[in-house]
Amino acid sequence: MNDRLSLETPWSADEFEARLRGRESRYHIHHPFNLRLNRGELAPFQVRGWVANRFYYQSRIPQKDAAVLANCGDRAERRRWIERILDHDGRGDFRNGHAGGIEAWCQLATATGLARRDLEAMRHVQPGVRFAVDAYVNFARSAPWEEAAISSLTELFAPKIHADRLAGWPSLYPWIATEGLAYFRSRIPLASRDVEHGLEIARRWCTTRERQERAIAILDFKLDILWSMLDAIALAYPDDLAKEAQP
Ligand code: AHQ
Repeated sequence: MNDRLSLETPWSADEFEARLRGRESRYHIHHPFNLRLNRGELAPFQVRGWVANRFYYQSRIPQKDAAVLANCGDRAERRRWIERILDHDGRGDFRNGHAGGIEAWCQLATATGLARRDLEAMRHVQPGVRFAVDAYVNFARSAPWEEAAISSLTELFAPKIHADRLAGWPSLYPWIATEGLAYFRSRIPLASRDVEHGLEIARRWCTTRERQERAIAILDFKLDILWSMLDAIALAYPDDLAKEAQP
């Protein structure tokens, strides 16, 4: 096949998915800060800094998903996508198992010793984290809903990072009460469900090589968002941070 033709011919569905999965090497599981976090090498203030900053990301996911819904004209797709908002904001009586992932993240924060008041006031959120997360929400507001859906496919790689925390933290960070880890446990099946839906949307939307290449670029954009969040967090919480500045 000549070069021009090979550049325009769409990849097979399997090849396309393999190329999406091939971006795993850029996932934030490989970021130096995450490597130290999951090896138990971080001090409590550094773990608290990570939890407090990731709360900004978690708290904005429902608005990101609501932006996807707002741009989506397909009721059947909206009926599936809306579950993501309820998974985070809670459902029914909002108690216990129905409180939602954001509440579970608040439990994690409390278990690390963060004051809920400071968490919810976003007191510790670093500028680089805020900019990265806001870029994600703004992308979802302005992009076609299918492209915003594709950007959530970083969760292709999420089950492993949650499993690493659940496997390691109880012994690495015994000072964190294990009930604080409930969020990670809850997220694994939800991430797998959401990835199946996201891949369905990607396969249906990316009918041309150009859209397939665009999907890879969108995934890279979101991988950069997660990576740059950890850059900002690592910079904010060096090992020698003065006690009075520690969260
Ligand atoms: O807790 C996470 C979460 O709720 C989501 C939603 C999803 C999205 O819509 O982009 N991505 C995502 C992720 C969560 N946790 C991250 C982690 O490392 O704990 C992973 C992240 C992702 O891979 O995108």
